[in-house]
Amino acid sequence: MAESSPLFKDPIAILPGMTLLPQFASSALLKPCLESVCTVSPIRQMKTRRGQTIQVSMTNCGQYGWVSDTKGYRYTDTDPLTGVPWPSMPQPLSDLAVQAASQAGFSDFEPDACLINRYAPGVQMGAHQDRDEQDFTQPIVSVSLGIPARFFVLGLEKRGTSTPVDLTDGDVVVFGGPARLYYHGIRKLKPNEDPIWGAFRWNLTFRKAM
Ligand code: MD3
Ligand code: FE
Repeated sequence: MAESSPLFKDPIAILPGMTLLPQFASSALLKPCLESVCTVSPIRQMKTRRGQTIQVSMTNCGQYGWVSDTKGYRYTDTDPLTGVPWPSMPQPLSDLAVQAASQAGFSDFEPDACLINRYAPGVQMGAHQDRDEQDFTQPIVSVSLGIPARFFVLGLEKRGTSTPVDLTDGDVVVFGGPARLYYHGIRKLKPNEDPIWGAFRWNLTFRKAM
């Protein structure tokens, strides 16, 4: 006899410090939040220090936002596109991030930044570390929405054997402890269609920047 669908799925330990919470987030709940953020601070392509266009489109909400331009990578308190503060973090978003961190054993997470990434078909994110934040004892909470993607995580070295993780709509991953500074990225997005998000994948990463 087949088992009935559980109300809550169990957390999955991928690596020490890396916990997958399958289907922890609801696209239907989060979509209006993202729309309100993008009305104030539109999704846009940023440039690198060398003047290359970053393939992933981005915006932010919260007290601080991550930016890249010819001056490099950093957090700012105003959106360089509009000249005004980043939109505040909608309560359902911060609640979700705090609850996810708590489920993964980080009981005092206080996110002050949420980077919003949008992937079109064919777009990837190369291996990198997230090290522009002040306190690496604070985790990063990642929320995947829309079409599925293959995430990969290495270790403290940029090269070597990677661990693949397929992330689908609603999946939340908490990265802390030894995994906080691991290299990671996203493989080239395969074309697909999501009933809510269309051709795109969205990813939210909640951070304590300052
Ligand atoms: C592992 N985003 O925005 S989220 C990023 O799906 C980023 O858009 C990817 O990497 C995305 O920086 C992957 C998963 C993630 C986020 C932060 C991490 C994995 C991490 C920080 C440390 C280790
Ligand atoms: Fe990252």
